[in-house]
Amino acid sequence: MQNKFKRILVTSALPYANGHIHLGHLAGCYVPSDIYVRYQRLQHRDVLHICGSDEHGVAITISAEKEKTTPKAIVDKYHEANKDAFRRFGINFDNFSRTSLPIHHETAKEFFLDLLQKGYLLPKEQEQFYDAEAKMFLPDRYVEGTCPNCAYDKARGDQCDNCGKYYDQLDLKNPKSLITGKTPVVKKTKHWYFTLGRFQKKLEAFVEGHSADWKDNVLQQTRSWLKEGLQERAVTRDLSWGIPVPIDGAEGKVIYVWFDAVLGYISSTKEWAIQQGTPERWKEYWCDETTRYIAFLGKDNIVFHTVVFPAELMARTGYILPDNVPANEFLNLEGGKFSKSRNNAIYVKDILDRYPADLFRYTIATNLPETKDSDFYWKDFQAKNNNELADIYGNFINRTITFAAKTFANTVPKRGPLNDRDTAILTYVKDAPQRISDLIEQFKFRDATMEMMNGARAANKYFNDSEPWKTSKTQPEQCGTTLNICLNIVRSLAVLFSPIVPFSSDKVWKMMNLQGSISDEHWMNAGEAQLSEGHQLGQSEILFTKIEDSTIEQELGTLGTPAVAPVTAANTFAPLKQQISYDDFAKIDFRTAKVLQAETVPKSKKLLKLQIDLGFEHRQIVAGIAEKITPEQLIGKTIIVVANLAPAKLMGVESNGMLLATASDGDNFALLTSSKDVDTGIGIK
Ligand code: B3M
Ligand code: ZN
Repeated sequence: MQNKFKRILVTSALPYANGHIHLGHLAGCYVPSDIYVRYQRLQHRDVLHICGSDEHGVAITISAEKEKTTPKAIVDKYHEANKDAFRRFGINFDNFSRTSLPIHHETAKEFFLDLLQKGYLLPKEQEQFYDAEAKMFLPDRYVEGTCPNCAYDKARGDQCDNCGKYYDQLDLKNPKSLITGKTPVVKKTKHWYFTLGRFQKKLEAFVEGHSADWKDNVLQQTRSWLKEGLQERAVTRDLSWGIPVPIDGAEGKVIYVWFDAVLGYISSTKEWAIQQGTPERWKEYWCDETTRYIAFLGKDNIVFHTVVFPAELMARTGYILPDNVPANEFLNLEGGKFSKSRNNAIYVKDILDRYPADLFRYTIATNLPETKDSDFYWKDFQAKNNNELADIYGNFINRTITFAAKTFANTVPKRGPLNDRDTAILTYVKDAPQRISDLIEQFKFRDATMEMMNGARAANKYFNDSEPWKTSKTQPEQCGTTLNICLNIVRSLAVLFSPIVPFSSDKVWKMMNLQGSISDEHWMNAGEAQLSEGHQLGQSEILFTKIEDSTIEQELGTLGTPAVAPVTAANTFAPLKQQISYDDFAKIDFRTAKVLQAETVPKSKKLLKLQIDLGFEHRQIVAGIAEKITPEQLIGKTIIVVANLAPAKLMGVESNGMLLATASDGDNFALLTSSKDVDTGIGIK
């Protein structure tokens, strides 16, 4: 940390209180922020971690309509549920507030009025869709129509999910109100616009000042916004749920959710300060240049934190700006996107009855989408638990304590003269805090986690190479030294691993019968051998139990269908399927076949109907490859088919077999064909 800073303010994006927290949220924002904060606390730095529920906006009102209840009922329900899920997952915010609280409404109104008075908010009349039957103006998400760019017929009011284009609501073709289903009329309404353009230069200087320390994804998104030139943005909406616009004549209008949500960090800090009995202390964190402010969030929130929020703070004056915004990309699930509606999601509230939080904390930490999207696979979760946490880390802890219990009456034996191997491992462990710290300070949490597990690997190797089970008989003094060192490493690992797997580290602390708690330790001393000879150890217990295949199969069975697979980066691979025997393999009858004819299947985007020559007969097969290859490209090719697959109907068309191709799009799509012109009907093995 640069020296000018005396304290660290950490904020984690405020989750909308309209749904449960899932693993995607954790990987995008909260696991990194929690690791960072736990680490900084072990450095004994003054650090404050602020969060809360984002309770305004159309996301909430739409959820209320779907669940046939009120916005208030929705936010009450999810605020409590999410607060509890975070707590059980070990994410300890100093305050988890709510944007519906009076303290937040006051804070947001204060900002709004100050900016208005300074001339940064300007009223403007604008035409907007109005639902005459529901008697309301339609926010963008309440209108649907045909995209003016690509003609997709389910385009949203301001953006098309199909082609990604942003446009003005009024450009939407065939607009329909999502409330009544009627065609809306166009009517004038007044809104207040934030003159973002006036901060263009200052924002550019701010962002470029961080060109060396911000992540690429954050810089890129922000620069591309700035490059387009900042436009005025409406910061009010015609809606009844939210913070009323504090101006006479603005009845029925509220402050736009993004204008107020980011200010939620400030009001949550104010609430914290009041709870502490020091109501003015929030200013230390927000209005003092010696505070370093780090904002954690997912990639869809970047520009609101690198452009909009900084502009609000600049306009208000007297506030510090984020020093870093280490945003993550997305975590996908089993190769598809997290999707509430498709039931393709893993919610925190559901998993903690079945597994300790640490297993997920570790799996997510090793797999954070830091530079590109990453995936959560149940099989990977099992492998990380069984092969890493249990077999490496847990194994080292348990074998060490068990050995000490058996051989040294459950005490720390005396350390004698050191051999080269002893010195080497002691130096390695001593340097570990610095090595890991360098990574965490650069927000490289994946690498930091890997480095921790490498520590446990090195410790196991040291145990193996030292062969204490032999020296206990031949060189008891050397055996004592080995165990003294191993027990000290157990202690070191407990501290170093604690930001990732805090619950397990607390257990190790108990097993080692150590005084106080890990939070009293200092990170930089974690690598020192600190145990006194003769220290009485506690009771060893298994730290991580193995997860059975059947358990994982069950989990996979409860997932819904994944959404369209995301474009996978070249080096992300689906995990291997279950092993099969040769007999299983030999049941499949692969044959060469020639494509005689190929055509698209009417009303289907994906399917092609092929007539193939198998040598001994002609057949029809249907394949879902129409988006990847044209009929013309197929005709005449010698392909490979599974010839003994049971017949099936796809969109009513009979298919008698299946062709083989890579399971990918774009450049990675390829048909399996024969490398030379061979006869049709030849078997393949
Ligand atoms: N609630 C968006 C989200 O949950 C939004 C973040 C606000 S951060 C101030 O993705
Ligand atoms: Zn479109």
